Amino acid sequence: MIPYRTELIDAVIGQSSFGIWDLLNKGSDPFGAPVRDAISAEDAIALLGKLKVPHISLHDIDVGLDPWLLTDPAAFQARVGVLQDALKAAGVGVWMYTPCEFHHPAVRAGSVTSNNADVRRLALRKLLTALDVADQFGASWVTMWLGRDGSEVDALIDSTVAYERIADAVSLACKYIKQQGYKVKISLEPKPNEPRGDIYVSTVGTALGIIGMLPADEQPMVGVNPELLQHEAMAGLNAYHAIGQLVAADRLAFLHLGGQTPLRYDMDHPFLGGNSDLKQSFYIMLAVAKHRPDCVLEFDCHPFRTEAGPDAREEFVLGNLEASGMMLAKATAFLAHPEVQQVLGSCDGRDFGIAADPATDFAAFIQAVRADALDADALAAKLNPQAQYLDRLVNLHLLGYL
Ligand code: GLT
Ligand code: MN
Repeated sequence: MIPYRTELIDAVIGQSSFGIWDLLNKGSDPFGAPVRDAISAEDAIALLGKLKVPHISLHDIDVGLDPWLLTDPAAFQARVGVLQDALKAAGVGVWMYTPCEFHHPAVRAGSVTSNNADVRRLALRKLLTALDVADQFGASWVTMWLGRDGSEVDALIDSTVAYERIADAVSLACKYIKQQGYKVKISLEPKPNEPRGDIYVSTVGTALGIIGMLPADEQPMVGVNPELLQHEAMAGLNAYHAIGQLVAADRLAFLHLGGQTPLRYDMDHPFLGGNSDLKQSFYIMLAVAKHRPDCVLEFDCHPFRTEAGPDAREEFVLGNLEASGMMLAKATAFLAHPEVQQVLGSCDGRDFGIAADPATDFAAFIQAVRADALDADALAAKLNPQAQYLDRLVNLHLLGYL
């Protein structure tokens, strides 16, 4: 085993989580066979326990709890018990639980957005079961990744109705959580495409728009977990803006992290892996360091297919922790650097540079906005945003010269 930097790992491990599917992944792709041996869900849980990772996230289909496959209630409950024992023995908690609404042929034309009410009901039932199971595991979130809800042929599903159906499903899940007295919250995970040609819940902004369609009392029960770099970078979008929008809207649930070459298929490389954009990855950690230092960093990716050895999974876990610890340390040091602080100074203000407060005296505020002789040309002449200087500081810092 390569010796990993424990001080970097220690910096993030307490707030880390891994999807169990990362570890179960055997490295097959649409063109090639598996390269890694299969391991059981219990083995994956034990591995994270051994490495002292505090959280894991579970997919119903990966852990033998798919209610469409395991229909006997007693057998289902017995399986929950087996997993609870494995989690307890490993000292690992469930961070997020998620129903697979995208694998079975029944949902091939959509789950909750299907034109067929029976399919919609089947999907809703699976979501409700996931909420029950999540409660038993003490999970904080149930993620709705509606990967099969999208289109190739747009004549099939009215897109207005599609978004109404999604909002209805989320709203019903919230009502069920309230009725049952559960603590779990719902998280929407956007992705622009793959496996569908176009997926309805495509971007962070789209997910926020869906939350905005919910009754006001249900909106605080729903967050968003962006997958960065992968899902936003697949559409060429800016990961830092994605986090910023979610923090500003107070809807950031947690992060899914991994590596990605922009505008490609969903690569799910390890964090910083392959041709991932280092600066975008730095900016993700900058947002975390500055705004959500306690944010759970959940790695949703898998080892490269080149890695087939016995240590591949362990090294994958340690590598992600080391890489994110390294970037978080870089971001934290950047924010604390005197030169950076001097340039940024009071850059984060929100007011308009006048004393009048619009919340207490709106008329006085408007009067003050209109009062002085602001001149656009004069302002333009003296404006010095220092973007180029800051970019240089970022580059010097990232490459170890600052
Ligand atoms: C699937 C997807 C991920 C989601 C998982 C949880 S399912 O593995 O690729 O991005 O986070 O729903
Ligand atoms: Mn994900």
